[in-house]
Amino acid sequence: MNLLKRNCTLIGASSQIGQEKDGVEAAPQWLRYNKVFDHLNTEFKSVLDRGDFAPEEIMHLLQTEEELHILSHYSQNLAQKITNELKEDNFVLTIGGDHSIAVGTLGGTHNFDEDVKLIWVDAHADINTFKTSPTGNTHGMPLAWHMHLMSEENQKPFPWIKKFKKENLVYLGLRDIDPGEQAYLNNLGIKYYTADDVGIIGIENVLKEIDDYFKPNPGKNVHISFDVDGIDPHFFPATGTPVSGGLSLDDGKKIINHFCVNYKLLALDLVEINPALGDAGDIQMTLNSTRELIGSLSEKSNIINDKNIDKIIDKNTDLEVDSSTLN
Ligand SMILES: [Mn+2]
Repeated sequence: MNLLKRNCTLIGASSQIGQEKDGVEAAPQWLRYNKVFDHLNTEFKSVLDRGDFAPEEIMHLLQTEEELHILSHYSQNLAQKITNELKEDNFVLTIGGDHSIAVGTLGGTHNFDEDVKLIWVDAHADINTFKTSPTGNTHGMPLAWHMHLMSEENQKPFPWIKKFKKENLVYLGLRDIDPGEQAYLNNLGIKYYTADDVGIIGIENVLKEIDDYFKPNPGKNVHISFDVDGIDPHFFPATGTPVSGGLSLDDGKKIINHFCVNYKLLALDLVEINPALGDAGDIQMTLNSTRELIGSLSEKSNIINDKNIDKIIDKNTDLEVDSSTLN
């Protein structure tokens, strides 16, 4: 709410340390080059581009090359940057990078408001521990650290992470949940909607249910951590771990727009865009879809319907031209 009174801070979290495919760290620069962020100038007071922040920048501060220490220090730094922006009342758009950057982004919003609501859009639940993960890739684990589910040994390098309340999290778009993750979701009673659930119930009804679940009041803070693989790979083919049967692009836009209009959106992460994957058509489709998602960062509600109205107006204009030609 009141986006026009707030600045939009843009941070490129150009990290690939949570998974093995090169290219995901280049997404922020690629999107800047393709002018995907330009429209934000009309939605916010101004756009403050803080540039890219890569894990390499903190390596020299460390005595060790141990992976979890690198992840922890990088994330703590990213969290601090985000908290500082939020204290200035700036909205923070963080472009990944892989989803391990959410160790830091959620740290940043959670430090600012310990009751922040979290919407996690993803095909995957990203709540694996090293014990339950089939791959050992940390981009599938950020929520396990934030929920304090890791073993003592693996939680220990992250002493700065405060435990996130499970009732403040809602997942959207899940469809590839590992067995260990399913057990956590069931045992903790975390609210989630699979992509099929959203298809059956409809995104508008799902968003209404989430409103009831969060019992919103003005000023309620929300963080959306948006993995583009939550959306169907038809729209986002250039991503590292695509899963068929995802949310529609319109669903994704409605999710972002809903929290822009009805809540105070503190932060949006857009992660797992990998411009090095797929053919030219895949990359163009991914670029277009990213532009659409960022375009839904707007205080205008019903962005989808607005577009339909535009189409109707265009048609009418065409008709007028046609009739004048007849005359
Ligand atoms: Mn993810």
